[in-house]
Amino acid sequence: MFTMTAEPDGGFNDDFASWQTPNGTWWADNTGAAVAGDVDGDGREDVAIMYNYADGATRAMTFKSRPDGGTDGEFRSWGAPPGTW
Ligand SMILES: [Ca+2]
Repeated sequence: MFTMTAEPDGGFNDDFASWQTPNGTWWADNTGAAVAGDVDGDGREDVAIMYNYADGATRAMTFKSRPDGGTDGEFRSWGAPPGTW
């Protein structure tokens, strides 16, 4: 995941890698659209993504934002066992 923090004039700073996984552990085709919102109420936008596993399980991943615009990684915020979602 790459982050571009905003400038007061509406522009963006250069992007930086705010999260990554080892090769072969995350598949874009299994990922739903990322949505932004302040899920923890700290005033900074966070990112949530739905992920579908090969066994049929589904999980929501929340990436809570840090003050520097990065993230400490995914928080598994919701899940459904195979065949239930
Ligand atoms: Ca937040």
